Amino acid sequence: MSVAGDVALTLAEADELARTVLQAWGLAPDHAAAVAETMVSGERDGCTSHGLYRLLVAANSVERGVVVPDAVPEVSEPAAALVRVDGKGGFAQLPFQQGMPLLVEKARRYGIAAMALNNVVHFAALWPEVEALAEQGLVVLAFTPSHAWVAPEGGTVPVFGTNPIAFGWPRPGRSPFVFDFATSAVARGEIELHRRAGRSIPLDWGYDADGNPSADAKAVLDGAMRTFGAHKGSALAAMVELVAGPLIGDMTSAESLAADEGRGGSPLGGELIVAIDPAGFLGTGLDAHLSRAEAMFAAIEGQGARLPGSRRLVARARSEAEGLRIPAKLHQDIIEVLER
Ligand code: NDP
Ligand code: PYC
Repeated sequence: MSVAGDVALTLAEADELARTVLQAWGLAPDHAAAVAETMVSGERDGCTSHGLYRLLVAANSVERGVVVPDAVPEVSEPAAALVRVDGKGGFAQLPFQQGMPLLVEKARRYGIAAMALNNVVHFAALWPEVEALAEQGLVVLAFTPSHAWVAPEGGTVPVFGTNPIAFGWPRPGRSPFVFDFATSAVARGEIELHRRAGRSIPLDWGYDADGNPSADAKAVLDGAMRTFGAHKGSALAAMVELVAGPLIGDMTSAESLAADEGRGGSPLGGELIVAIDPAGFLGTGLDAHLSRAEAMFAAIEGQGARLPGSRRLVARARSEAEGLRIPAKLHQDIIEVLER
């Protein structure tokens, strides 16, 4: 049955709904709280492909036994400036939260530090993580592979995941500069939302199973997605595979998809987060150099171009003032998942 219209939720109601669904599905309360926070942040900031829709995706991962719902993450220090968190097969959010304080401490002590999340199930956007670290005054890079859904430029057979890259830069007295995008033409979640809504997609997002460009969302989901920016996005996708796969002793997107064994769960594998303390290079000159960065941001905005992240912050302010509106069909599907 199709359901028209929207359902209004306050942010607190959305958080309660998300935690209720996740706990009903067996997630331990600390995992449910961390995962709900990420999903509600996505919905709040207008990132609907990684907002409350992800409850349906997470429920599938739990139902199919892809994720360990009560995993207890283990934090270790493989080297002075390195943090490793073994997620033990659980969702990535709690391992990130548990490793973050040590990553910040090491970045401040050594000027640069890196954290590997291993053996985690990843359904989420990366910007909440880089934003949280940049708010602590650090420059941040984050990478994660996914499932092999994306063909390399020049081919039509999936090798790469949708492999996002996120970056955060601290801005004194204001929200950090943050970008976060898939190295595919678009996130897979966006194509899934088009499929749910019965909407066609641009022809350059992917190929059908016969390798032909297709405007049919389902055909591309069953075929191969394309990288963004031709050979450049393809090379960046390969880099993400390498630095957040073999470099940290974790799976590539092809290995993750194989490990899924057709269950349709979220990707299982690793994430690499690199944090740099600007004070390491700049010392007492920090403020002067950070203000030169502000001049660059002003030159971008001064000509009417926008900064990445600015749309999100506008959406955030609106959601905080007015609450959320989600499609009634999505709300119905979430309630059905809860009652299953
Ligand atoms: P987009 O192509 O929409 O790109 C998003 C980024 O580009 C945002 O930082 C956005 O800022 C910025 N941006 C968009 N338009 C402009 C513009 N005109 N001028 C300046 N900046 C702009 O997103 P994707 O579909 O590639 O990815 C969406 C999400 O999917 C990401 O958060 C990513 O982490 C997630 N993802 C997660 C995966 C995983 O394995 N965990 C895999 C793939 C994707 P703003 O937000 O302000 O619009
Ligand atoms: O939208 O491509 C995506 C995605 C993969 C894993 C989480 N999101």
